[in-house]
Amino acid sequence: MKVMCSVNPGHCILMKYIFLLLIIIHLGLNTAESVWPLPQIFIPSPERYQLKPQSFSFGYRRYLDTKHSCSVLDAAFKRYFSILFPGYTYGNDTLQLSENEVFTLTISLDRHDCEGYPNQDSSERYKLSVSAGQASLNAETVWGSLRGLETFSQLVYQDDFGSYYINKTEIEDYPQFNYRGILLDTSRHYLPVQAILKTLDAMAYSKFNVFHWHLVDDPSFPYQSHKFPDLSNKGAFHPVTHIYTQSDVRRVISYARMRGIRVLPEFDSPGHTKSWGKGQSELLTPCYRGGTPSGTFGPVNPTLPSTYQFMASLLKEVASVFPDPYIHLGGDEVDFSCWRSNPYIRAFMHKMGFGLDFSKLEAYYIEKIVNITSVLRKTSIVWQDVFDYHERRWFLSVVEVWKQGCYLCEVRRVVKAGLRVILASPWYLDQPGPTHNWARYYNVWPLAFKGTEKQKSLVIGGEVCMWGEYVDATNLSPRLWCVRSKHLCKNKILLKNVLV
Ligand code: CP6
Repeated sequence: MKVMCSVNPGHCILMKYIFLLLIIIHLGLNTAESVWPLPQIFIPSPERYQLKPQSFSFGYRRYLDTKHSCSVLDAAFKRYFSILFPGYTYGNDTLQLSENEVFTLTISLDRHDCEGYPNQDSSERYKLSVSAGQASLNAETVWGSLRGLETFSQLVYQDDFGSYYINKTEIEDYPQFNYRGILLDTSRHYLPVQAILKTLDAMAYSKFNVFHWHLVDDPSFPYQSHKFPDLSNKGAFHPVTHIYTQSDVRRVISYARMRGIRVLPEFDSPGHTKSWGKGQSELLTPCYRGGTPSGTFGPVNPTLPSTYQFMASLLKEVASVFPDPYIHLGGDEVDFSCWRSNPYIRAFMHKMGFGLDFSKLEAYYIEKIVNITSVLRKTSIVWQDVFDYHERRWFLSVVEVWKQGCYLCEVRRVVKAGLRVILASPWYLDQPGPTHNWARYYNVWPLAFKGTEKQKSLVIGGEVCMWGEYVDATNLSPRLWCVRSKHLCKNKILLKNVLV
């Protein structure tokens, strides 16, 4: 610059402008890239303030008449303090300094709703304003304030000398969709509780809010039921080390709640239930070959009253263990060949007037299970197969679309029937192979179909299904958060130095 200026003063002014412009663009880009996903309204500024661990504090405006503290927020302050200032502990490393030295992030809530659980209708809206010496975070609910804290933590950065800074910023944010889920499959491979908790941490960093727990399936039944202990005693990969005890489950639910994440349990039936048969005799259909039982078993036997007594009892337990008002009932990929082979099942079909249409038998089963679930005051979610095969759809509530092909055509059919939809088809991260393309995942627009506003409002969100055939605790995190890819790959976990 100096050389240029001495040669040509006009050139010098021009260069100064270009230089300043570059700094502004650089700062702007830096801050814009730092928050992921990008807030709805985001106004960064080059003005910056230094933060010091010793003089940073969180506070919340309490209602004047309540002395309640908010346990969810108190725990979040501790977590985020260590995320903001790694190596420091909130409380231990804060000193009381004079007022012009402290930086306070003050939270205010419209509702003091710290006691309950987040749910499908919880507002996650927040407003964050950062200015000299202070920041204010306003939210309607405690769950919204958690999203705001996450955003705040992503705004803080260090310079080359290790000092912490945050720029003057105005943010208003709310999610486009209320249901932002991740499915973990703990049946194909057992996932240690620790791996689940780490996933919940990572979910909070990217503002996911539903942990869809595909607990059990054909290969293993790791859920330890207190009513039916034989299910995991005989159906888990190991009856002691590869199970989720009631206290494990409570730990997962409480850890998730602290992060504003719901836990949606799935007990998939009548298919995908081979492991159930080991601890619950007479539940599965005996398959026949040449007129005699072959010794193998198929889907749940929908013809026996004992099946429904068992399912009612199991679902009653599930309904009391998991606080979420929704239960996922599965209903996918039912193989009809075993039902077809069994003379008792065929006789039942005849008696019920189902002819040879085994999807009618599946409908009969699912309808009963959905009814059992609604008596328990829970809303059921099913995989799209249930919607596809059945004429009587009025008893359904939420359908999860998972098949490939024209999935938006399917979404359109479901909302036209007046049912709510969760879309999973475009985000199958579990499959190994070189086909992953993060840009493609990010560019999906679930509402890109012809429909009324009311129909579009029935699309409640999306879900990443991390099926477990090729996934265990050793590759879960890199596959979920950063698939081997030459392309852009946002990895919040790397950013937080937590999982690497
Ligand atoms: N397990 C269960 C699975 C799948 C489903 N249900 C599945 C299979 C193939 C694909 C995607 C998912 N592994 N229980 C279907 C919902 Cl491509």
